[in-house]
Amino acid sequence: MNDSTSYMPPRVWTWEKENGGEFASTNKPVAGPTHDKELRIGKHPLQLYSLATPNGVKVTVLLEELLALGKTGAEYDAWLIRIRDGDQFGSGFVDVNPNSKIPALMDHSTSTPTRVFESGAILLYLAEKFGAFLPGDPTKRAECLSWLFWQMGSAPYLGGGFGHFYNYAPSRIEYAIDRYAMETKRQLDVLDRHLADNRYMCGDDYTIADIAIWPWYGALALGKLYDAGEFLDVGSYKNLGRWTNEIAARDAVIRGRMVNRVNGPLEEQLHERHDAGDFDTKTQDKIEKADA
Ligand SMILES: N[C@@H](CCC(=O)N[C@@H](CS)C(=O)NCC(=O)O)C(=O)O
Repeated sequence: MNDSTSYMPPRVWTWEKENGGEFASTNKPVAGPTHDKELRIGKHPLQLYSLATPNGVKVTVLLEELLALGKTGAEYDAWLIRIRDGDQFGSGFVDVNPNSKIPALMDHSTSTPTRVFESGAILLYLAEKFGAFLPGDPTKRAECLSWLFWQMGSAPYLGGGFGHFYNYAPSRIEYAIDRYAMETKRQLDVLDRHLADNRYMCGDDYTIADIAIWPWYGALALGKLYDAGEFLDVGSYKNLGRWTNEIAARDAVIRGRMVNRVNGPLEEQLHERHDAGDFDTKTQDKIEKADA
């Protein structure tokens, strides 16, 4: 072990300084808004305030899948929330999500607007609203919701645990990396074993469980998360790899990944989405070319 054991916690913890690491400037120990800022509202009933992190991508993939299915009521405006700039602490955003994290959704089609936060709750809300990607049969529905909630409970170990200590922490702590690498590999094995006997997470049908799990564990399997593909030997999870590639090839998934994306190739970045045509005309490569 090469980590320090010299730190003695004080009797009462106090927030005295930024603790280093990638998100030190936005992290703080209190909730609530830091500044007044209204959210913009576009022309569609569904207003999404988000960013293309794995939690954000879940929602844009589902919305694009619903539209691909012909559910025209799922047309949406996607507004960019830059979490590194602290947009999640603006008063308007906090009104939609008191937890100050993307994604957050407002549905203006209800008699009084409905706010939904937490990506799992948003997936369930939309699947129920549009009657799609959630089995009706009670046993299948229970299986689907079990995997949906498995994702919500498991990914913090992957992101907040493994990803944080492997990729973002100001120093490499062997104990923390060991602990969360072990748990992440256990989770990968859970998925791999299940996908040996199932085409999708809940059997033959593609559901919100796949849509929740893919942006995290599919990205990890593709080696796109935390640059950890080799470290975690992700190629050895063959069934997970098969499922990952099948979902990655879906048109709605390709589109959903682009919405509110501010990193990667410019042609894959659609900062805001207000219309289906935006994918053809408003990606960053085209915007920057037009501005040049
Ligand atoms: N459990 C939440 C987690 C959301 C979350 O952690 N969002 C991150 C980006 S992936 C965020 O907004 N972070 C900003 C912050 O922590 O200030 C969900 O699934 O919606």
